[in-house]
Amino acid sequence: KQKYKIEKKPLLVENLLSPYLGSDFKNLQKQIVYHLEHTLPRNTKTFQSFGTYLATSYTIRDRLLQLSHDTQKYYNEKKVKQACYISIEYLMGRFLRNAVLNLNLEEKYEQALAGFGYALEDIYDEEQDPALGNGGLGRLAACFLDTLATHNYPAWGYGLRYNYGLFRQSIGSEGEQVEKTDVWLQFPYPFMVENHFLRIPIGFYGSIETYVDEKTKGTRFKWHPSEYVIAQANDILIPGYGTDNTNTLRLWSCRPIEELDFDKFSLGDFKGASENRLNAENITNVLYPNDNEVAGKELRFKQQYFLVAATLHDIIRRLKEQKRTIYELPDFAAVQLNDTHPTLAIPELLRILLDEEMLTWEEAWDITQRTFSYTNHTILPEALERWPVKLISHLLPRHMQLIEAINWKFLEKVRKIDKNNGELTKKMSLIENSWDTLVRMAWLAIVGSHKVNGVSGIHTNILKNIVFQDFHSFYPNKFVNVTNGVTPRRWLHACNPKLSELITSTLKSNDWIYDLAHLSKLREYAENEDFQLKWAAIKTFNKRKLQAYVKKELKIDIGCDGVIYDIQIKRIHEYKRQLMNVLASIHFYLKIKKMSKEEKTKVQKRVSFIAGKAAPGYLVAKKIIKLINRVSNVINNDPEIGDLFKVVYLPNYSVTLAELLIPATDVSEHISTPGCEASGTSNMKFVLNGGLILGTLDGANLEIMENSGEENVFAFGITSKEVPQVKQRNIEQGAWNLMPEELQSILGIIEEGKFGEADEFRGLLEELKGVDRYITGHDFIPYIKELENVMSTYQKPHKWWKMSILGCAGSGWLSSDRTIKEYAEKIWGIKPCPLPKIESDKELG
Ligand code: T68
Repeated sequence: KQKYKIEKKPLLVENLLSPYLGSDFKNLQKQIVYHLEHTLPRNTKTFQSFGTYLATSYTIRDRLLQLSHDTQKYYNEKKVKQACYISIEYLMGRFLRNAVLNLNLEEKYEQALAGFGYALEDIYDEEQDPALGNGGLGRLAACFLDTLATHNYPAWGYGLRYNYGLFRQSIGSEGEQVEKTDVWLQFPYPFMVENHFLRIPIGFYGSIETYVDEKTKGTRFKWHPSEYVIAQANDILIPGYGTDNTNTLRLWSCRPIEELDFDKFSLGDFKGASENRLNAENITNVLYPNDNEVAGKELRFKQQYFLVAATLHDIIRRLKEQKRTIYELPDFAAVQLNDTHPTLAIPELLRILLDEEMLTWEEAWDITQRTFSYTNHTILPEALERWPVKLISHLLPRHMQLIEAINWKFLEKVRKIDKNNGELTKKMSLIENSWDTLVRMAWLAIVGSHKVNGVSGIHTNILKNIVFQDFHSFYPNKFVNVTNGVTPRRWLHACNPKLSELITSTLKSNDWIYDLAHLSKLREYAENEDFQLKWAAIKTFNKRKLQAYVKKELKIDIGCDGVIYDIQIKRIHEYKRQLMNVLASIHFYLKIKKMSKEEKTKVQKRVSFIAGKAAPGYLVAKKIIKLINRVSNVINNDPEIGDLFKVVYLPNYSVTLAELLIPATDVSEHISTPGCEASGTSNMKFVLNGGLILGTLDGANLEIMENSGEENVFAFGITSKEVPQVKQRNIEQGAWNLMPEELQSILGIIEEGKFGEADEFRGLLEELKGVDRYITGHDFIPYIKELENVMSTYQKPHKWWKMSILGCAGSGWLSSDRTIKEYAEKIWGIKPCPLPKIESDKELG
């Protein structure tokens, strides 16, 4: 018999929700032990550091879950407009330190863990780095998430939860790149919460039904997919610095509709029985390892559609949960397309509005354009996505039909201004007829968005005046610039705690952590000897950490005091010119070898570090890695060189490695061919950490010069406008004939087999001698001269540290907080919505 009366009007669960978890250290210890015993579950006698890391992380997750529930509830009550950032990549880096710092709990956790015999710092090191991105584009998305939460913007990130992230790189015995699968989900990832209640069916293939709408008598269409998979949500909660607002990064993973075909299983066809599951899981299995290049694979296309279909479904579901109509979508969400990878969101939304919501074309198109905006990250032709019409028609027949309709209506308008018998219409058509019939995804993204932005001043100008020139004339108000930025929380406060403390104590406030413009007040200390000494001592401290890492991991002895740490870290790409860097290393090596003993005593010591991955299919980039390692091997083992010069290739570049390298850098290299690097973001991180820049007049280097002062940057080379002439001359006269003798002889030495078999690097050298697309020959001498300038400036410490401090003082503008404010105001129309402060009794718990 029921002993207790079942309430007719049950208590609202939310009134009973547990108050905030206590945060005194004893309370934290209880929470950690609870998770150790119940979540892992482990016996507390086998308390080990990995288990401790997991248990500690679960306590953070609990706290963030509560905060995120409150945040969502509050946003829903206020009905605020939110930003939805769709990106096929997120390079988040380690989570625990960032969360502990943002929640301002470092001291309490340190105390709690010390009681268990652990240093918090070591527990941080147990975490592996989720690598769900390739490079700058994915890391930018991660910086944006940190800023959005910190500044209380209602925002969501949407992406994919790949089973395998970017491959792990090691270097083989021949100096070559070796790739291994990144099995990051082998152990639990404690910051991700699987949301089993959110399962969204996603269709593929099938046919289109045409019918007459009874009401309007107009023709309507309906897509009947022939295959379905399920998108399942996995949420990562994003804490802001010094705020309770906690946003969500929702990553979709793909599940089959039916886990196992029981009929096949019963007939003994075990492989066939699992086919469904394997095919579905394939969609979110692997991150494509290309940056600035398209793979053009059908599976990649499926990933893209899967991402946007699940995301739009979720956004519209959340809109309707607020009892709002579909007409309100553009006031509910601003959807940002991070490059063209999520462009299929445009025909997908149109399909939903037309075929499911039964809107008219005019209504649907208006809502679509007002909802989307698009960021371009590259102008390299090989990176501009174009998908075969045939492939789209097969996988998504209704979407192809809609793309054709968009194109038709758009070209109707273009034709009216096309005075050159169809030339313009052909250039602007969303569909290109070349070796195949292809859809130009960037064109589609421009037409379907209300704003398009580049990521630095020079990049946006190139978009407006060259790459998208016709579109800029057609839509003069559509193109805007939003220069990239980086989060000062991770890229200074967390990765360089000593510098963070010095800045806080000097400025007598830590306001700079969320308003980086305050750094400008450091200007007055730039020439202060005492301050310079402290500043320099921190650099040395950070260099020692790197020196120890190189010794431990690579067994290479490098110096520290009086040695310049010169670093180039980024994806390996011809346009980024790591090849020019290593050729310069050969130059300096040969130069030192020719020196007398006396001359050698005057040499400025230097270590040249290079790190970065090459896409596995990008053979030229892989050759460059091999050459660097071969050269490094020769130089580092030459007794005539000793500690005067070393070349160190650091394998498996990652966010975590960057956090070690950037604070330890004296000078970093950003030496792309002008016009090729859209922005670059590591350049910003180096400046923030007092590193100087050796760079070309490209991307954000130019804006760093504007903000930190030209005299505080080692710049060399020509402007992007001059590049085409140099290229033309190379083509007409042959690059070899225009190449400086120094470089010719270096190539000769490589060809003689000084760094391995003579044939090995033939391909690389032939390109330099023939066309030299990235004008290495042209820039080689100015580059070397500027490197010499770097080395002689280093010998004038007062000048050097002044440049370093002024660089940092001018970097306030490089914060992603500034970037996001611009997106919010110029593009999204969203405003911060801070949660009201929690009453103190909640805090007690
Ligand atoms: C980078 N792009 C730009 N692409 O190269 C860099 N590509 O200049 C810029 O600072 C950064 O974006 C942020 O705006 C990339 O990182 C990719 O990683 C990528 C990924 C997939 C396909 C193509």
